[in-house]
Amino acid sequence: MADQIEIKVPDIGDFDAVEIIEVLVAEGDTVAVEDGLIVLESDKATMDVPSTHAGKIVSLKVGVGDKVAEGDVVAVVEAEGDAATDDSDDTDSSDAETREEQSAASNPSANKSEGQPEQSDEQSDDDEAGESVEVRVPDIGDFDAVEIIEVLVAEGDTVAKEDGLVVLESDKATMDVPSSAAGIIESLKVSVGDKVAEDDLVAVVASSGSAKSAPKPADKKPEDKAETKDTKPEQAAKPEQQKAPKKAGTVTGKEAPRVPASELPHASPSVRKFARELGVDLRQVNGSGPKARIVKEDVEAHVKQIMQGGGSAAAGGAGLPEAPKVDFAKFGDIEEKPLPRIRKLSAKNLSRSWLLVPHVTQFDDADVTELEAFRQAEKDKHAAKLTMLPFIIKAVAKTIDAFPEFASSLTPDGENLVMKRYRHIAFAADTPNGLVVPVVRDADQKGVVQIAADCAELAGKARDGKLAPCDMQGAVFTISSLGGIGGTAFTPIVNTPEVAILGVSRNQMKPVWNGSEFAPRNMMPLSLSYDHRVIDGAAAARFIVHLSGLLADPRRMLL
Ligand code: CAO
Repeated sequence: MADQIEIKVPDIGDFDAVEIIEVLVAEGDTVAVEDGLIVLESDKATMDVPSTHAGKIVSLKVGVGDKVAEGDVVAVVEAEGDAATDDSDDTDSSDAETREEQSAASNPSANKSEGQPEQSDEQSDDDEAGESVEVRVPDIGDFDAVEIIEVLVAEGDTVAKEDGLVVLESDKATMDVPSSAAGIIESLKVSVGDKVAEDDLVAVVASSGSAKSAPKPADKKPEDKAETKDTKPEQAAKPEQQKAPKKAGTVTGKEAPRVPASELPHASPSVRKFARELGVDLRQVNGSGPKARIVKEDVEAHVKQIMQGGGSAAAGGAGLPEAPKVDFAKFGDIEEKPLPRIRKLSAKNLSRSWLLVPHVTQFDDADVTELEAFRQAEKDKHAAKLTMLPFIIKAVAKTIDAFPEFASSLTPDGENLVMKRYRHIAFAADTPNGLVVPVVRDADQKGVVQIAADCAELAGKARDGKLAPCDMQGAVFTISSLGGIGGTAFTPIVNTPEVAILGVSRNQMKPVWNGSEFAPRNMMPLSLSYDHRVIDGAAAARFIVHLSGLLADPRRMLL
């Protein structure tokens, strides 16, 4: 029977409880030696944990968000023959003590790192303003001769303690070397392309006094490890913890999106942290550094572009290619007119919805023959003009009662639906300054005549540019009627954060088969666009059929 090998987190230097940010494999996957299994990220380093054996992943012990330390089991691999390249004792041992000793013996830094906190505190007491503090490469785990890929400071720069000075990159990890003291960079000892190892001098900082300098390996005493365990027992990994890392979230490795290591964005930990703070997905950012690495300026430029463009395609937001600037004057006479404020605002909202919402549009023709006859008979009897719109608003409010998810909104994290129990319905109004969307409040509680009066008042205010912000807020659903103008159908854009919008086109007399003959019927074309993240196609079809039914039989609508 093939050996089952536990793949464990190797010596990762001065880190414990490091978060898993990516799981690159799933149970059942076949991996080769050195294939990355997971990606760890601390505030200073990002690193792959590679498989030490080739074979099939029979069990994955971790998920995205878990925190792990050296020796924690990542996965169990059913090894192929004797494909293992590592000393299996080193990786397969379930005896934590044995493993720790081996690790400590083969890599003295393992001892040293555990002793570091005490040493560092002692040292800080000695630091004084103006003192020169040497910043050296700390324990970087199982790496030596690691290349400097970025120098983040220059001589004369002022740095705070923990500010990154240089970025190192091996084939498995990217890590910042932070300053161990606050102060001014007196001299910089390395440059891009240099290869460094633990304890190499990176820079000398003229300390401003509050510094804590990192200890040198030579300063460390052999008993440091024991002392650390005595004084900080919670830092010493327990065997149970090594076997089952603490779950930090509910997402498991199997559920988490799997991103091949080769597709992970190339960026230093500090840039990743910066991006995370701003909510930037690094996969959307173009890297301008060497080998297309993303640097801080790239993240800033990305955010700036989105803020300025509002996500509009014209400005190249959301990672879209920028629209080229064309000199139209080359082809003839032109005049450039500023866009009215309303048009600019609606452009931004429409672009956002177009880019973020997966739209589908469902069509139907409602037979409004009876409704139109009723409307014609009634239209001059009331103060407000009785057009089709108030009937449609009433019918939509009633249909939403039957399909309440059409009055919902997705929470920004995409985890929940906010179900709204009120039935404020908006309608798009065409004005000389652009499109506005006033809202009829509580349409379910009003009669059609009252809704007609509300529509007339709101449409008047819209034309005169007198709509107050509260007249345009709180809708659960929008209707866009172009029936007064013409056209057979169109696909309206969902007015986010609403999840659906109804487009109405011009009624047409059509021959409709009634079972025995074609009869002339007045048909109103309806287009229901919806957010497919929230509404299923079947629900949309049921909604539009229900709505058409109400419009076909005004008595049902008025009940
Ligand atoms: N089929 C046939 N005739 C229709 C109709 C339809 N589906 N819908 C309206 N009409 C008729 C009306 O009954 C009215 O005719 P009568 O004067 O003979 O009664 C005429 O068209 C004009 O109606 P209206 O436009 O004055 O009133 P309304 O209630 O239908 O619409 C409003 C009000 C504010 C929605 C409308 O004026 C408007 O601005 N529509 C444009 C909306 C828009 O731009 N949508 C696109 C948004 S996305 O870019």
